[in-house]
Amino acid sequence: MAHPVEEAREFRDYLAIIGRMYDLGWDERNGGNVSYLLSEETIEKYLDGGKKIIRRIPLPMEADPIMKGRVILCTGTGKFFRNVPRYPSECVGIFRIADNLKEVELLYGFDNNACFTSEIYAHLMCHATRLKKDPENRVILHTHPTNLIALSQIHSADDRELTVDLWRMMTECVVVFPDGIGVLPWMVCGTDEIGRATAKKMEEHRLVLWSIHGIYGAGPSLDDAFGLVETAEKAAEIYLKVLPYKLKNIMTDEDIKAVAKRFDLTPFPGYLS
Ligand code: 2HA
Ligand code: ZN
Repeated sequence: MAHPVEEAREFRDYLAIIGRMYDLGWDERNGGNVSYLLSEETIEKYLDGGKKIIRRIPLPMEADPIMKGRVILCTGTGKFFRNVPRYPSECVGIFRIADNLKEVELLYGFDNNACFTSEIYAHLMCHATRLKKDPENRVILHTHPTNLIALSQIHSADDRELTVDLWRMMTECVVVFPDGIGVLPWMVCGTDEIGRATAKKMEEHRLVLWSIHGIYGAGPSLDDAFGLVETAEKAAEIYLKVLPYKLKNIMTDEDIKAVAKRFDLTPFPGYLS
């Protein structure tokens, strides 16, 4: 019998976005992972207030105190996005960060002894960083979008240069990601080190590109985090499409500033001349 939480809107929206990401070709095999802080309402209404703990899973690190008691819907390590919408209780889990910050209390899913994503370091550290900036932040989304990965191999790994080049690719880019994209050089994934580096970039940017790997997006909702990534991915696609040609019509820094002004936004300070 299906668990009641599978009826919750937050849960259904989560499965839908993961299915969409797979269909876009961003999440081959077990690529990608998404963590979503569930609302009190969902926990009360569909998880019996979180009273029933299925098992405890140790964390490979100590979580930031701001994460204590947070209830997180998260993909499992080695699970294929393609299967998530059909077999959610095998592929995803809902857990609470224990008071000791050293383990999680499983409330739903991770059937057959499954476990949270190998990128748990980056997810928990990015949540902590974003929550300190914006208490409404709820989503950390990691995926492998084709054009962004290609772009990371031909572009400088410089936050300002990459951000401005993508802002120029489509008028609304600066409106969607005025705080720009942070870029990490190639690093080994699934480590404490890349988690720390990603969270550091997330102090200033809600998008962080992992060179030759993928991207992280953060936001107060699934739609926000997904929307950031899909816009950056489209800009990267346009960049690659126009790259072989001599450009005759280019958005200047003044043009980008004018768009930002129209939408009452401040582009990342110092990025435009
Ligand atoms: O395998 O995307 O970064 C899941 C990943 C690791
Ligand atoms: Zn990845």
